[in-house]
Amino acid sequence: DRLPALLEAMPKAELHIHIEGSLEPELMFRLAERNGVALPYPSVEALRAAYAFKDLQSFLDIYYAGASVLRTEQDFHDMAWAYLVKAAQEHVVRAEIFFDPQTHTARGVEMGTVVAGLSGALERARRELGVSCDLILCFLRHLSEEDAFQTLEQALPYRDRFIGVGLDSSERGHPPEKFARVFARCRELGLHLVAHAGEEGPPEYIRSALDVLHVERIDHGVRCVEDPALVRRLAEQRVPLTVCPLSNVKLCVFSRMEDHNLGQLLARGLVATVNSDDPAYFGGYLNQNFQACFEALPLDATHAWQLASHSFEASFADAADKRRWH
Ligand code: ES4
Ligand code: ZN
Repeated sequence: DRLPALLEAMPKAELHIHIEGSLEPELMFRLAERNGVALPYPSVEALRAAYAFKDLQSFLDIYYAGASVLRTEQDFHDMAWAYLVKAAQEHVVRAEIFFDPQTHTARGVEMGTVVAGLSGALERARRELGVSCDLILCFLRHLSEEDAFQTLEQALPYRDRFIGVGLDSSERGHPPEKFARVFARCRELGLHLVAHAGEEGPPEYIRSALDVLHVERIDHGVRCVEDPALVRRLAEQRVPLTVCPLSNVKLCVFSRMEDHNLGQLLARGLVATVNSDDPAYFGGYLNQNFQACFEALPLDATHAWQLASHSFEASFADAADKRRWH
């Protein structure tokens, strides 16, 4: 069976990766020691053993605690560089990388430190690894819109270091409408717009992400299948969904990979893509996501080609690069 080799070797874009979710326990412990930060776990093994999540919130609690070891520009550089080396090995030729500045600025880390560390690693990856890559700033939806506006203000001196904004963190009870004004401002600024919707939240959140926030892609979006009219609209308008199979199983959105609806999404004509979300927490980088869902679902080489093609179509790379890969 040559499918695993095809999945591994095919050039692809990763469009849904939280850089703080790429922080491996080994690096987390090294940074904790370097910065004199105490971790509430005695060892790498004990930390990994705590990665048993029952839902999105139980994951986010551990994910935000893990990010507390990140203090200096070098820390942010080291984390992003480690991800980009891995991505290049997996034949990721384009990466659009989320970061959560509020997780850091709330602890007293300057926006400039975060952005300089991350964007320095991306610049190095373009040069040394030949990976095309850009940053997308995410607002934390469990915080207020006022807080998001302040974060945007702090980021504007670095406007040329990120290509868009997203919306992540606890979905239920924090509908897209809560961020209508700040997304309108970002739209005026010419930023690309995306939002997590329909991961744990209802299909209505996908609709309002499109109609109220005017996003260009939906992150996750798997719950769209509960609303057939919405599925038809997403297909007709070719709105991409950045699906994260291992994440969905680890956070109990689907109980087993065999139950994942990726195959249905493709069969209904949706521009679905495969992504890793938080690879250090969910058991694998991009290729392991491909391998896991192709093992569990009735997907073949045609689907593999389709998913890679969708990833380039859905990307915010410049037109010349997209034509070259597509
Ligand atoms: C996230 Cl899986 C997921 N969902 C929402 N927000 C997030 N931040 C990091 N991973
Ligand atoms: Zn995500």
